[in-house]
Amino acid sequence: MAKPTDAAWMARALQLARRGLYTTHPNPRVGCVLVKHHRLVGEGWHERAGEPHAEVHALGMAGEAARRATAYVTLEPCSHHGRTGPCAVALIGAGVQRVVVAMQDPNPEVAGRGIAMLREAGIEVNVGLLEEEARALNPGFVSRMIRQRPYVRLKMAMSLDGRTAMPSGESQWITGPHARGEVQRLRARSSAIMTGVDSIIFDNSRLTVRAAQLGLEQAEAVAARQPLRVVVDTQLRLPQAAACLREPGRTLVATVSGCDRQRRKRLEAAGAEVLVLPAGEHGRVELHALLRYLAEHERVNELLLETGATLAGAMLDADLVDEMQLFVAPTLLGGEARPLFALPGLTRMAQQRPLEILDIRAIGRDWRITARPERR
Ligand code: AOF
Ligand code: ZN
Repeated sequence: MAKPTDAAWMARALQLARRGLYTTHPNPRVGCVLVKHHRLVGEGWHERAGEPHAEVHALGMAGEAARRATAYVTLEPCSHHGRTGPCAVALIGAGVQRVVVAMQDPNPEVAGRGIAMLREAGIEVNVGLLEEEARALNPGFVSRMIRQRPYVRLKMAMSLDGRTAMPSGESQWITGPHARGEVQRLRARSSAIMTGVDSIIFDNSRLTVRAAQLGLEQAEAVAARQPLRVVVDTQLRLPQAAACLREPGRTLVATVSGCDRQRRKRLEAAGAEVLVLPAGEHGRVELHALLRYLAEHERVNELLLETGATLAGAMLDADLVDEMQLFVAPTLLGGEARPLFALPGLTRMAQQRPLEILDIRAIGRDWRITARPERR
């Protein structure tokens, strides 16, 4: 039988890293495999912030067998003393002979120092194997480290005739249970879920992860962490009785300076945290500032935007949407057109916003289109 290649071992490490998809926030998902004489002697993945890194688990499993082994890691081993000791030091101490790294750690505290430490200790280090796959696993972490803002994924549901709700605002449910399960998993992998206040006023959505609807083995453990809820609410119109304020987890209401003090007090009494930002154009919340805040202060990696046409349009207009997941249901709603995006500034064909479609697939009886806006 042919011996497994470097790429096959790295693929295994990526698979391990994926086990942390729902739990590592705010840390990246990382996997590690230790191989000696073409046989696996240790493996591990990072499960939760504050707990050991992937390499530490793999070294623990390998014990003495780590000596002269090759390590395959999906992210550069760390060089800093964080909540755990530096993984580069642990690999050197264990006597590992070669380290294959999928991608450099974009964290400025590491940023190549882990690789340099290994090389200085005489270890052969190869960087870049399956790098694209490794980056795709942590779009949020990479975005926060490099751009100081989260990776924004916009989710929308519409009928085949492009309606997102009835003229009354009624919209439950356009898509089927499979698509809604998929949305639950999108929420669960995100650090935060963002919406506009009108969406809450219309739907009274809770914006929570529900274990029963996740369809995952570790559903209870995953639902134990509720993503931060972020409500964009310039005039503080969020009702005190909003269902999301009574759910486990935090609700951050983003508003502008000069907001009504009484309303602010009432919302805080109802359990909301109010974030006051400088007003941008038209007196509305400045979205770039909000995203920067979320990255810096809340360490938001992936942000799921679940909202109506106004905020969706404003986010797109501000070039803050990285990915769209559009669920299309095989049904016709008719009625007055409510657009997916309010983009009032677009009047000529030359101004249209072209998308690049990355994937289309059936999810139960619905279709899911994954797309990304082409950069202007
Ligand atoms: C690794 N292996 O499995 C992970 C790494 O807060 P700490 O101490 O857990 O450190 C988190 C940082 O460590 C994180 O921002 C990233 O740079 C790196 N993550 N590094 O060698 C791992 N999860
Ligand atoms: Zn580490």
